[in-house]
Amino acid sequence: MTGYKAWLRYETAENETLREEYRIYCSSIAVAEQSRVLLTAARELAAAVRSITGHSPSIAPSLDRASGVVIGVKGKLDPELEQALSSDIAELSDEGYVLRTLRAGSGGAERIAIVGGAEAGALYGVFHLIRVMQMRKSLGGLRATEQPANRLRMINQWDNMDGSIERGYAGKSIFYRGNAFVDDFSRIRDYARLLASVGINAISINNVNVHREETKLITKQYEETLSRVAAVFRDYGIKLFLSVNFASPIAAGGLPTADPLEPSVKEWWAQRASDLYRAIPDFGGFLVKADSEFRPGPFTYGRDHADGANMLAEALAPHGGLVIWRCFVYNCLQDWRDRSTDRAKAAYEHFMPLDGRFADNVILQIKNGPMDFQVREPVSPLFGGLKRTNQMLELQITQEYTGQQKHLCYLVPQWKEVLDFDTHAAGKGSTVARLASGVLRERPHGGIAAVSNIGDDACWTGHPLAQANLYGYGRLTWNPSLSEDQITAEWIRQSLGCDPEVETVVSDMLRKSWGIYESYTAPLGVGWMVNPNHHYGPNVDGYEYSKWGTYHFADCRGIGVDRTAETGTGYTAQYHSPWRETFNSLELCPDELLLFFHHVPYTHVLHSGNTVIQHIYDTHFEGAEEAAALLEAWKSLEGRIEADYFALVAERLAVQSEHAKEWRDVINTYFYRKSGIADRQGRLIY
Ligand code: BDP
Repeated sequence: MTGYKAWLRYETAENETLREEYRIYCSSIAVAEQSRVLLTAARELAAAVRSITGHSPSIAPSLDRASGVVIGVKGKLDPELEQALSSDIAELSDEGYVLRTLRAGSGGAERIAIVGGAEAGALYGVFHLIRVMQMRKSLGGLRATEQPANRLRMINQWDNMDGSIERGYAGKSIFYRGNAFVDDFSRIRDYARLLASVGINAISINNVNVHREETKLITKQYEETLSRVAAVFRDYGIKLFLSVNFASPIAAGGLPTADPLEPSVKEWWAQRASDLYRAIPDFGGFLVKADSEFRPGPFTYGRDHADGANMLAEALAPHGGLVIWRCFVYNCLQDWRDRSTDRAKAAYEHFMPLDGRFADNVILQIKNGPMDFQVREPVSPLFGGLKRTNQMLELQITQEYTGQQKHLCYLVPQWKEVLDFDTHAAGKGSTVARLASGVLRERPHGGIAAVSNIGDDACWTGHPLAQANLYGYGRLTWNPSLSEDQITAEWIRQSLGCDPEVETVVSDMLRKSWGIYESYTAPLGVGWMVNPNHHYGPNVDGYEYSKWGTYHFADCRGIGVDRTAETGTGYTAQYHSPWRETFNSLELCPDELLLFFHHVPYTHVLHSGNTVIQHIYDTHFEGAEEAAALLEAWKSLEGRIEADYFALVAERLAVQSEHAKEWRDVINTYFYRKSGIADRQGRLIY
């Protein structure tokens, strides 16, 4: 199937010398321990070696020949190897690993040792070795020690049990069909492989908007099936989480209330938790969207988010479970004429007063921006705000607002900007990456979660090149300081082969794609301008006069949201210096976020030297041209890429190219008419 194997293609190495090298190094695989994860690791390596070299390695408790790969766990290696690696493995955490080529005894053959702090670490080490081979690098002299930067590296499925996926653009759910789990878990297993190969260790398998059937997932009815699903993920070192409905005690338990302080409610949750842990001893915990977009929550009972989260945390704590409580909380029924409220301020206003009140096994999950996964947003100020609360970053891999996997939009550059953003919360170097991981504030828990972009589509992601986003996300959760270039090169070589021409063209396409998408959609950080509900395609005023708090305030004089302290909503005050001054100042505010923070006349001159209106015209004309150029660039690769895959991507790029013109024309015409200001280049003619 086109693109099904994604980056685990294991294409045969064409270079004979290299193929022979891989064959010799990997001719036999030793795993002493009979653990499921280590067996997964050994089998995965064997499959990769077989496919890359054409030879099947043996798998045995110890090496049956001089060379080979030893897969093991720190503290359980044979004494000679343990000794040889002692300095490499001394500091290994459970999920960390050492990968090293070394000589057995003096003058002996070279072998490769992959040693995890615990089983999962060894699995990640194996995938590292496979990556090296897929990138056609030599195995001689390998010496890597890696530890994940984040404890939780999570995927959130927004799958519903009827088989639909909220904001899914790649077919139906691989988990559910017709209000039940699918019978055949093989696709779930293949997904687990893909996720583990990039270091993901946690997954929530149902939508954060928990509907009627999904509410029952935590009841006895689903225990047996869930334990089988958990077992599939467990083999790949991935923990299972469930999204829960805060009103479950009423909806599934028949209680009259879901008040978090009510003893019968607490008892009900405690019982659910202990039943779940009996079925799934390593169950991860609950993900909760409460008091947000019509979801039930503690507010109904006059309680706050800390009351709600801590009640669930208490139920899970005896079993080592976590509560991941989402901060996507705002008033979605606001009066659009009332400019004193600002949706961007909401998360901070709700959660900052609660800082320090959350239990140790609660993590607040915060979207990267204060609004909702727009093509460009500033970083949420809540990251820098919270001091005594576990926090975790939420990203969106599924391209809800970034072209819905019909448009190419490589999000790794955007995520890098978010992770590298220095909040200055505790002086210089207080990056989002360090806050989310918990390192900066020395928190016991932290990490990154993202909304998945896969479905049962043959290539998983609708647009085959959108696989790069899933790949890049995983790699960044493991190590946020990996460069965009490295991630891109890894993905291309593993997914499309090691043809330098392919690498040059595709990396250029990926690198430019976010900027291109931004240039023909909502300008200068203002966001939205999409069709309501499904969020695809241009509609400048689509949300302008509705209750959702997503406005651009364009009129005949100007555009943008005044979020300054003096004349606006005061949102800028939620940042630490120097950002609060930078964003607050019309002179200092970066161009790309200007309209997020300021309302300006169309004639306002940007740092670029262009006026706002001319910038809108220019970027939209250029953006549509660049979208067309993406298609041309791809076409230059015809014959170098598998025909079906090539055709599928070409088809999507053609759709994008046409749709970019629609965006261009809708946005430009709207602003030409509103402002009455002519395009300096005379491209707008009525
Ligand atoms: C928005 C989506 C909506 C989600 C919501 C959320 O439009 O479908 O339910 O986020 O994150 O982006 O809860």
